[in-house]
Amino acid sequence: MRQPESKPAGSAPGRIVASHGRRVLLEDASGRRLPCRLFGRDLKVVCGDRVRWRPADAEGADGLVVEVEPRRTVLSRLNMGGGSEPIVANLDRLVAVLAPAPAADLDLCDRYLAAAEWADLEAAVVLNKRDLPGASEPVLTRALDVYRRIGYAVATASKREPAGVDELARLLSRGTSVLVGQSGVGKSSLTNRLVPGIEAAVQEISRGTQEGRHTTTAAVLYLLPGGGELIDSPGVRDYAPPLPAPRNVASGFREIAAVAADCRFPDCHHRGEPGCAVEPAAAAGRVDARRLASYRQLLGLAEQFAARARSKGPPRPDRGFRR
Ligand SMILES: Nc1nc2c(ncn2[C@@H]2O[C@H](COP(=O)(O)OP(=O)(O)OP(=O)(O)O)[C@@H](O)[C@H]2O)c(=O)[nH]1
Ligand SMILES: [Mg+2]
Ligand SMILES: [Zn+2]
Repeated sequence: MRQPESKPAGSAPGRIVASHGRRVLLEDASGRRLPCRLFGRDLKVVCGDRVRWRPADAEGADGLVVEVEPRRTVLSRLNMGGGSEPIVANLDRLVAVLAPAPAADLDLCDRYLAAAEWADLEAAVVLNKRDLPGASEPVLTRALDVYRRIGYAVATASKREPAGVDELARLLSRGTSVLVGQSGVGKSSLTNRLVPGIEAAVQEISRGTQEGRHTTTAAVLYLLPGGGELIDSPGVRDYAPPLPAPRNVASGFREIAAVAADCRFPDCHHRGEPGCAVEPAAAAGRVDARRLASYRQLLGLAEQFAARARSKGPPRPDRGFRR
């Protein structure tokens, strides 16, 4: 923790709207966006942070960020060392973006939705690129039906339909939302349509190499013209949230948590225990089998971390987050 006496006096409130390590873009109280630097080595900020800053002429920056305000909410990721790494702060809603291409990773979507539950965020799912034929594949249609049925807002969009983002704009018009998902699903393309006048770089997949260009490298916060704030974030290959204790993993899966109230044992892990209410609910189609498998994957990961923490070994997953 920074000592109060080392903090320069005369600071003003600001908001981090983009963060590139020690260089950040800050929005001041009048709405101006200024390049700033972080003061001191141990100060760390993420997009969405509310901070104190002061004007300064420092290495091409207009100001120095001197302090981070406590975060109201934070979306974090589990890093390979087993630690929790903040991605964006002070948000209200996570929007998981899927597309038919690159092929929708539904388990990844479930992990994002679980992250939202644990971080106390609203969550929604958007199927983008609905102009592509794969958008009506049964697995995708079924997954969206399940998300809708368990209470998540679900919207569809396509850049080929000029008017089609109204539904999404309404969904995002309150509070701060972040678009998350695989690289190339069209988060920046959606952002460009929701916030006219900006040019979030859109990656054009070069066919020969499948290498993406202009892939988003840092989360950026924009003001939506119809109200609300939108954060476009860099795409991922994989994502896992910081995990709770194994017995609390089910709270990340709201339909499983709802049924689990009827399990015989309060610490039931819903993996074949006697008197488990989740298994029969899945057999009867009231809990989606794919979601149950996603839950069990995260449960396995949580158990792995809990075991390593007990043996005080280095908390590293063996490979990736999938089992
Ligand atoms: N057919 C179709 N293509 C789209 C649509 N939206 C985006 N694309 C294309 O998908 C590619 C990736 O779009 P981006 O907006 O850069 O994707 P992203 O999710 O921001 O990617 P990262 O920044 O790497 O995470 C680009 O070639 C877009 O033109 C859509 O609705 N339909
Ligand atoms: Mg992008
Ligand atoms: Zn159970």
